[in-house]
Amino acid sequence: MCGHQSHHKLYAYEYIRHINHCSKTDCCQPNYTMTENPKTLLGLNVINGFTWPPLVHDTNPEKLANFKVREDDVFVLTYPKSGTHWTQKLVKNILFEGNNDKIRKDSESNPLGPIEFGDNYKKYDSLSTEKPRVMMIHVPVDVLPRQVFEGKGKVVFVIRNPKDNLVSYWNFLKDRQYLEEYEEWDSCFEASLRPDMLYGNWFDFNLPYYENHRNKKNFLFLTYEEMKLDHKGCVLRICDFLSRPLSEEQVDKVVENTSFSSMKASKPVLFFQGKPTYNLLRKGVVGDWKTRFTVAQKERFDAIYNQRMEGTALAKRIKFEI
Ligand code: PPS
Repeated sequence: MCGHQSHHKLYAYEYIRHINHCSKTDCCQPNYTMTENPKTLLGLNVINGFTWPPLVHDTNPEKLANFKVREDDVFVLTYPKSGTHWTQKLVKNILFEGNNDKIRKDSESNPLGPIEFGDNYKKYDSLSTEKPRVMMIHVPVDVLPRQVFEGKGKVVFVIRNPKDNLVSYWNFLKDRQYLEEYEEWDSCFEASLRPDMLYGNWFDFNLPYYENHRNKKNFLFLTYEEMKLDHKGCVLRICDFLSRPLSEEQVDKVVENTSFSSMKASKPVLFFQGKPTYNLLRKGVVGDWKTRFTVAQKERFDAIYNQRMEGTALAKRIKFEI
């Protein structure tokens, strides 16, 4: 033990932040209780003009851009709160043919959270080549491993309509202790429209990918709303994309394992050193934005949306209700 008793009280993200900076390898075991001082803000890390969570170290974007991609790698690439965990679970279910034990085992040996966090890129690098790696990742286009653009690995990219995306994001951020601005809905709404929003704003993040890479053979673009409308159809599309055909029975099992209710019931979704962390499932619906956007916010957002999306291919895919 490192002797820092206070570390045992850290909230999970803070704990991970600590271990990423701590030189003692036998330091504290994870403890998932809330911090004793909930007002301590973690702040954000701006690197080359892009805003990252504090867990992303200054050199990580460059390391990620140069990350060595394997042919059978699958990246689940999203703007946060677009359905990352759902899609990751779908991909793993497809690769492991709906076998829950194999999926759980695989998750336990994988690093916690997205590859841009801490030294996850190193941990993924050291994983055995026997199994395909499924890596969730939230990075702008210039930070995605360059070898992906040379056709190596596959990317399942999920986009969620920006209004629901933001409501989900705020529900996550308000307790995350990054910035005070993210705690209240109104100020978080305003912040989300600026380019210095955490992970950039929705438009700056998604448009460069969709507009420039939607026809690339190693990219599959899905929307959260399509997944909600036609869960099974999206499973089949991912099977096809990954060249992993499944039997009718296996497809049904994948759909069952990845339904909102079974994912919520089978918490936890994430593991760290073999221990459970968060369950990221909240409502899992389309149209929740109506419970949060004021009329003025809707009008303001729509004006920006129409301006940013005019003439884009992405505009044809986005649905605010189903
Ligand atoms: S994160 O933190 O960025 O990785 O979050 P992410 O996993 O991308 O998004 C979380 C939202 O996805 C919803 N979710 C689902 N919806 C439908 N079906 C399934 N199976 C499912 N799993 C996760 C989750 O509830 C979050 O959305 P909200 O609107 O907050 O409920």
